Amino acid sequence: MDRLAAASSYAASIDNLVLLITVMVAFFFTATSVMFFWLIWRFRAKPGVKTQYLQGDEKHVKNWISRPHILVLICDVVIIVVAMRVWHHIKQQQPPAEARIRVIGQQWAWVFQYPGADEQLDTPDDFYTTDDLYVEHDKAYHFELRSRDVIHDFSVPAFRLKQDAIPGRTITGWFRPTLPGSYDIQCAEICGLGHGVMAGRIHVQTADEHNRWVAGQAAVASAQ
Ligand SMILES: [Cu+2]
Repeated sequence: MDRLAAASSYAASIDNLVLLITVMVAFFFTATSVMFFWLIWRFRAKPGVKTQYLQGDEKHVKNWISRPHILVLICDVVIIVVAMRVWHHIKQQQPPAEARIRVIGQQWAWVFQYPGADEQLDTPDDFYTTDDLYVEHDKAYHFELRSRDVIHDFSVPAFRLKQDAIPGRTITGWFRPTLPGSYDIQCAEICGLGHGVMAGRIHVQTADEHNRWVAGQAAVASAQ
């Protein structure tokens, strides 16, 4: 299976966080498994050897609990610190908007509203697409996420972007596409019978491609 593309500016920081957690969990899983099976083998039943009954209150015995415990707590703190830095970068800091887009979830499709030449949403030159979102490579996009009916979730795995859409609310966020190509969009919140067909594509175009595409859409919009 192909490795999932990392196609946004913050994809790598999410991947590194997941990798860090995986390495830590793998370390403790391996260490405890080895210890567990070694103890089973080392203290197996032998003729003439009586079972030891350990209370576990001597210091050298307690250390077998407290030292790994401290190690686990240190790993927890490391995960919290790294996760908060990533969260802050993606959720609290927005780079200045170079483009705007509105994403509307509904049963069962994604509608994308583009601001047109004036770069303002909700003006007469806006145009729309359904299920296919066209964006320009290496531009900071601010999106407004809405829902017409129930809770949906705008998910672009290649961007490591996933955000709930809540009826009655406009949720803002951003992304910067870093790799031209077409990637999956999915709804990541069970939203009714057609949830599984709420699949779309995001097309990251070069500046030339995107300008040509916008000009074509604008011509269609003004003809209508
Ligand atoms: Cu949905």
